[in-house]
Amino acid sequence: MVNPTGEMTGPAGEPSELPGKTNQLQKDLSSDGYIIIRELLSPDQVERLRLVIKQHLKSEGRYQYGGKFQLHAMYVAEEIAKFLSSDVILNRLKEITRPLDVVLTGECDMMINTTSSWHNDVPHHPACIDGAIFADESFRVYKIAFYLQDQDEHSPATLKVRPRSHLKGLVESMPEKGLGIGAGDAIIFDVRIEHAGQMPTLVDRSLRKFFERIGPRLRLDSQKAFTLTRSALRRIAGTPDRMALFMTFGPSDSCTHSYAEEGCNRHSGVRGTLSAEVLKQLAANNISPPIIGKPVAPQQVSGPGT
Ligand SMILES: O=C(O)CCC(=O)C(=O)O
Repeated sequence: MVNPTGEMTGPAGEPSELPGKTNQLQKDLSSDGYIIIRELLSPDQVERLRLVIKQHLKSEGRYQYGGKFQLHAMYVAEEIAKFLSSDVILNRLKEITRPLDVVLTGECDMMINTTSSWHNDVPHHPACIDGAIFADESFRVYKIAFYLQDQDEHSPATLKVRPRSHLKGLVESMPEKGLGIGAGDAIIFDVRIEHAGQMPTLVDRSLRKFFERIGPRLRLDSQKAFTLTRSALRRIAGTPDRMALFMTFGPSDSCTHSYAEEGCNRHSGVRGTLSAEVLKQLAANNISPPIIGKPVAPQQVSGPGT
């Protein structure tokens, strides 16, 4: 784990080690499958992001997993795109992907109060079928996660990982670890690692089943009914909102590209544009527009007779 004031970085979050040498962030990610960067965001930034996410998800996004989330958040909320492409974030991503440039896959989600059981983020990847992805030491695709509230290591809300499971696959027997964090910390994890967020409780599971059973009969959106009931219960109990923002990235190599291509196939309808300001900032950092969401090149568009 790395403290921003520690020995690995220079002023303003700029990388301080020589290019070509593997830095501590890279070493920890490749051995443990996750790192925590402390106090990357100021309290004001945390407050602002919580506000933007809450406002956005009030009227947009999808009801699911007992909460609400928005896929491809950077395409729908300019402030999120600006935040994720700010120097303080990109300098850290560059530190992790160097000597190669950063590639943004385009996977970028924001969520409020969703639940999540144990899983990894590569179940659809072709190399997951025979487990080859877990033996591939060159695979370096990561998710940066901003949890916008304090989550101590024993809290049910905290992100849990099975350290080193990114090299093993789904191994329930490996010990789990709750990652205690403060609201301004960032967690970066290998998309292959087994992880879980706020696990559904017995009440959550029963409510979901109940609404899934009665929803169709009553012409109710069962996911919406589940989320709204859960949020009423949270309000009564005085449970604060749990919010997070995620973005997937990797070095400019074939693994990141094939991971993103696979995402494009699953989200083939997604097209997104970023503002000129955000694109300029990405270009200034040698980063191309995110892969998922890119307009399809004319020769790839199939039409009648093709
Ligand atoms: O809700 C959480 O904390 C888990 C998020 C997660 O599993 C993911 O982004 O892949």
